[in-house]
Amino acid sequence: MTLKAVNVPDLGGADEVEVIEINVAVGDRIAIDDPLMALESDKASMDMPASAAGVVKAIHVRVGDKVSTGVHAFDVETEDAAAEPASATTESPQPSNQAPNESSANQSAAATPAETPVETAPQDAAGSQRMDIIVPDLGGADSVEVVEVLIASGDTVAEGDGIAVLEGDKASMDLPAMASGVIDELTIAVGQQVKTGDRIGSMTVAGAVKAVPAAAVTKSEPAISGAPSSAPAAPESSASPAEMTPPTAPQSLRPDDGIAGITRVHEQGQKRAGPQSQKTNPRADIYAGPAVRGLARDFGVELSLIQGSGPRGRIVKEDVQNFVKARLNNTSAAPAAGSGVPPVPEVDFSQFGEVEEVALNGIQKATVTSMSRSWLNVPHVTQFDYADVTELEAFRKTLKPEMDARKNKLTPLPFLLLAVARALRENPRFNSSIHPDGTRIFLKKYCNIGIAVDTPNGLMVPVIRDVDQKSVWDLAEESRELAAKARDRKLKPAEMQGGCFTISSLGNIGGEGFTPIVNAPEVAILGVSKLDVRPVWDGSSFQPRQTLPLSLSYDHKVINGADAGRFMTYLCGVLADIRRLLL
Ligand code: CAO
Repeated sequence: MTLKAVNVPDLGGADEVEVIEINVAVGDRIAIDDPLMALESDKASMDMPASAAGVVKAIHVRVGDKVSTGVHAFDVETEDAAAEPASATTESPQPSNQAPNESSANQSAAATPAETPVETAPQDAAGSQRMDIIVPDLGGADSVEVVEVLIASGDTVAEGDGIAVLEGDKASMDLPAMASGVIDELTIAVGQQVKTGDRIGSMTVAGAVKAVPAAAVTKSEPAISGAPSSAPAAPESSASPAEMTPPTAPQSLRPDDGIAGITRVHEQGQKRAGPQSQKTNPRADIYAGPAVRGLARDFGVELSLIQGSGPRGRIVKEDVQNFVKARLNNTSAAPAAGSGVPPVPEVDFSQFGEVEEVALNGIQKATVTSMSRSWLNVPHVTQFDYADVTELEAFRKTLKPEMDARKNKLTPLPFLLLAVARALRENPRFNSSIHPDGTRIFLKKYCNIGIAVDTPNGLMVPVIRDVDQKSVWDLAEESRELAAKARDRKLKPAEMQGGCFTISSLGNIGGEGFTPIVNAPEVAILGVSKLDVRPVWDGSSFQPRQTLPLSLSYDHKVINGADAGRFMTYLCGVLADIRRLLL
């Protein structure tokens, strides 16, 4: 075991850079090249990779610190000192006698796009000119991956607009357009490896343009490889400034700004306009280091949706993690961004009078989510009717002695459960769910019915299984037990899952009708209101009949009005004459 000091490597001329993110904690096991911290100069941000593998024992810098070349930043306990590369023990900020810039300049001189063709065709009559789009000097990296393609053929771009994002082992970089014009073709795809000098497309540059010499590309591009020996790039003298169409974005980091062992990931202070076509560049102004970009890609998260909390809006690891957590919990009442539903504006109610703020509990928050989801996803229609339950009520009364003997009370609910089970059997589309992609429905061969229960903590919906196979006595007992469990918060998750249909009964509370919200992915719900004596026309006179108001809400994607009419008519028929349950 050896304790090694890991120092800030050569900053290639920059006096001081700011620590804007620390990616490791004491005790973390790290591998060589793992990003230890993110540093930022006035022109660029970059990850500082680990030069030693082992366990982080101490961190000597904090976010906000200004550090310069050679500052002792971390102590890493390594297991085998001999196995570490020479640069691992960074006692000296300059690992070799040769300054990294010189070394890189030499190397780049041999492999720069100065020798890389940036083909330009002669100008046409209108002064337009075809220009090949060439991968610039990658500063020694063999090949890098295309991780994003930002534009398409036909897009109009301004000089400096991002064409693609390239990523090496340690850094990502934008490949900017070297001139303004129209993209004729792009021959790259995400995941493809490219290397210095590759032709990846062509563009037509509007108007008379000066030649865009290879050196212009070479000079302005940052290196993408992280090794000190491969820092950028061609010496300025290799370019012919007088001939250049100056590339906008890349100039923010010149070879002299090169940071050995670290590479630029994003220009600062230069707002990158998107291509001038209708398409917007979703990555405009995204500000994040390679490690964070990698994390976002692992999670499949679009960085443009994340608000950065780091300095100057930089997206840090925690922002990505918090974003993913929030999406997983999905506790927000607000619809997802981009759903097109304008949010209800937040109002400061205290300006109108006294207000008490009450936090919602978990059940209430879950209701917020599920109701919003159902309301936004299900095109609701509600059908109303009255069931004549005069005979049913008379029968129920005759059972009073038996209820007492069994210590089991029969309310209208268990009869409704059984009648609904029979109606579901007769109308199978009501016992279905639709696939989210809208291409198919699933017809369920089982019959589980949820009952909405009003509890002090909020609305809960326990599910009674196999309703069609149970007696009215069983259903009465089970619904009472489940309702009691719901009120005591003793329901298990499994007891609230697997429902096919829901009954929401407000009969014991009052009201003549309401429009219940479908409990998606179910496709229908029955609202039950207060049973009362109402005048019913029998063909020659009004008769006082016990009637039960019913409201059937359904998902019009799956169920048509005629289906609902049949369901309701059947249900009312069974409730009017429960002998039909035998049929
Ligand atoms: N019309 C008139 N009276 C009714 C009735 C109706 N439709 N339904 C039930 N009643 C009567 C019962 O017969 C009982 O009367 P007695 O005490 O005289 O015997 C009384 O109302 C109380 O019944 P209950 O509530 O104990 O039992 P239930 O089987 O009818 O209902 C349950 C059980 C769990 C559904 C109910 O207690 C409940 O929580 N309802 C609220 C559901 C809800 O909140 N829905 C809205 C969801 S969307 O916001």
